[in-house]
Amino acid sequence: MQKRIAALGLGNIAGKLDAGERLTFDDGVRLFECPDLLALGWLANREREKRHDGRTYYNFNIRLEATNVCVASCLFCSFARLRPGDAGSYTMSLEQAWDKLRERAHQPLTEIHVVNGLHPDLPFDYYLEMLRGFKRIRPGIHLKCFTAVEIAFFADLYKMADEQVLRELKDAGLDSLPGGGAEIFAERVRRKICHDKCGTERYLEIHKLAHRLGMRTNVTMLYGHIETRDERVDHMLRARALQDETGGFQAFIPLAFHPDNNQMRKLPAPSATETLRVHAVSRLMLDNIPHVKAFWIATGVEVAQVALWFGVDDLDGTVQEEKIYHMAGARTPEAMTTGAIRRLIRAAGRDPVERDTLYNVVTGPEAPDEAPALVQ
Ligand code: V47
Repeated sequence: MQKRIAALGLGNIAGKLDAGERLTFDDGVRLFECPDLLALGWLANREREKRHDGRTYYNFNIRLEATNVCVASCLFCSFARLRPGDAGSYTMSLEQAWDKLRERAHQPLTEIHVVNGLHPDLPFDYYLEMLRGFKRIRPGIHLKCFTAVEIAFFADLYKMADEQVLRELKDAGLDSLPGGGAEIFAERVRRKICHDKCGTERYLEIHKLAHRLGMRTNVTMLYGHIETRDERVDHMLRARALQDETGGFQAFIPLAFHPDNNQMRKLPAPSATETLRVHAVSRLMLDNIPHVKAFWIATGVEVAQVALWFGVDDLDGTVQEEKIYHMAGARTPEAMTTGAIRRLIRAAGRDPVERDTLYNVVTGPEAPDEAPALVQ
């Protein structure tokens, strides 16, 4: 493989990786241009194994989208409905949201991941009460809720500073922020696909504030639409620069664009090879972010399995009732049991580790996949 890497002109990049040196913007573009996907995967896998050996993380989580009413008009979105009352719009009552957790009282869940539309008419108390209620029902549950875009929206709507919004949500039980809403940081792309929501600087500033308040967060990248390779690398470097400052990002999550039922439906979905390439380059460029996650709902289960040899060490979780991707045409299941996730990781030749949101080990690789505690 070393000879193959040299013949591809990537000897210099491999040398930097060996020496623990940081890759540059130009290196990132060259990696995206490399025609030999296996060589790229080999390099990314080395970095993955340096950090995690064969360990592959997943968690036992549920996903909740409490409303799809959203004032933003992102071209890639198939989930949002503009106004309450529009066909297909919904907003859960707090009881309905809490029921989603109550229904799973028998399951050893560790996380709820909440993402909502930007609803113009709900009071701030709705969100605060939602968090308090989840903690009342299950004090130990980790609440990973509200993207930076939602935090910015709350601040504008309720006339508060971003930091105040974060502090009040944290006091009500918020534990961390998911990475949604990052899309592509380049202004050219944002102007075209999501012009009327929080911009890049504010997205990053909110993550920085959250890190300063002691919360961990994730960062995503929506790829496979109108972005260029340069813009992907630029996106990664902006995330890397913030991570240098705060160290608060846990995972980088490339999200494959799904074209059904949205305004960019004429674009093809990214291919499996593109998905493997994006995850591999992410692992190589983001030397300071511990985990690269393949969100199996977005990549498809089989591609996620292969990605475990292309830099990925995390598959997100059991999920349950996912809407954003399924309304955009995802053909993956909407949920998986922990047993099914462990088996697919083992089938890919890796070692399954159930983690909590902060990557503490819940069930190590030595546990049998059908242990009673894992059966749902
Ligand atoms: O920000 C919306 C994306 C994101 C489409 O932090 C679409 O652990 C593809 O951020 N095709 C929300 N993508 C999901 C998200 C996420 C997922 C898994 C784990 C974590 C985490 C975060 O979904 C949005 C947007 O980038 N999205 N529509 C679509 N048609």
